[in-house]
Amino acid sequence: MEKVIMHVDMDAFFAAVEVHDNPKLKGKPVIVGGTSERGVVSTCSYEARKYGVKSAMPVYIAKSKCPNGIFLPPRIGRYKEVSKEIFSILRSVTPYVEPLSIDEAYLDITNYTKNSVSTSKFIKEAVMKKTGLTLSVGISYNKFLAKLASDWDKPNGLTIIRKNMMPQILFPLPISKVYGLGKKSVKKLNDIGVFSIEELYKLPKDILIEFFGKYGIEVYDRIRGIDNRTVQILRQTKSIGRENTLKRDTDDKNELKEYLKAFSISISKQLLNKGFSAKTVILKTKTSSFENHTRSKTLPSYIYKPEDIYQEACEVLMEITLTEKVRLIGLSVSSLKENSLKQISLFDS
Ligand code: TTP
Ligand code: MG
Repeated sequence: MEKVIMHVDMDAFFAAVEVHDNPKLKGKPVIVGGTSERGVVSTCSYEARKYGVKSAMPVYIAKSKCPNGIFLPPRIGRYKEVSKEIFSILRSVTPYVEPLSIDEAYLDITNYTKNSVSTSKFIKEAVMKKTGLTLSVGISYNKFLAKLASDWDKPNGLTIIRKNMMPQILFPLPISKVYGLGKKSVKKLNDIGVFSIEELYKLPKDILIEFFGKYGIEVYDRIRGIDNRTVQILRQTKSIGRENTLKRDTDDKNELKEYLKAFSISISKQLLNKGFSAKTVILKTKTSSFENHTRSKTLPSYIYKPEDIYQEACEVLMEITLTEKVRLIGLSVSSLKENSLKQISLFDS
């Protein structure tokens, strides 16, 4: 049977919460982000987007684009509180809710409602009543298309992609809309003259496999409306990490190690809380010119202790040649496994 998948995404989430909590901000360009000159924009209201302000943009650039913007520091605790209220409304519709982030979820409503449009309206109204916020809904027969649909008509959108609209409805879209095609992949395709999904559609499977390996098959299938991923109620934690923008840019590895030490302690604590060990250590750096680099190392055995994480992180750091100063450093661990009962009791003692 054809599934009915819904993707729900709050509009300008952090900024919308700020406006709701302080109605004087309504209609103004509100920008939430690190407020120091070195911070980046988390998000901004749709009014601020008109000036070209975007998530992840350095705050100083946002200030130059939108000098009248109202810049606010994030209040993560408050956003989490609102997120909880939204998710409890979603779970009142169906137990098949997969959280993707603080403001976004997939719902499998196949067996829970006959009319997906009225369900969307119910969710929109309930969320508005409880939190005062708007959201956008996408509905389709698989996850990929539902997510594309929710982004179709933001803010406060409701878009349905039906089987008989495929694949033509996707043709005019830029290839960056294909989930998983990041900047580098998009550039690779642009370089051979592929910009729209229509052009991507014409590429033979072999070329996509040559370009992207196994993921090439997924791209080939998805733009043809094939995506068999199910809605996962218990979303697995895939990685645990921390990152920080440095107080000043540096290429002194000893200085960077101090950050890694603090991150290792925090990551180890989170691993213990969740009862996990990890096998892969990933070091991320962003350079002064905003280039991201990651380098990872997979270990022969699982680790969880702060000193082990720190040691491995330092080894990865020492392998890197810094050609430029670093402005942000991050450390994360992945390839997680649940600890056995024996290990858990060891931690307890
Ligand atoms: P998004 O859903 O990507 O963005 P949004 O809800 O602000 O706007 P849209 O209407 O386009 O959905 O992200 C949700 C929240 O996550 C966002 O409000 C702030 C946070 N966030 C960051 O902190 N940094 C980022 O780079 C992004 C993309 C989001
Ligand atoms: Mg959102």
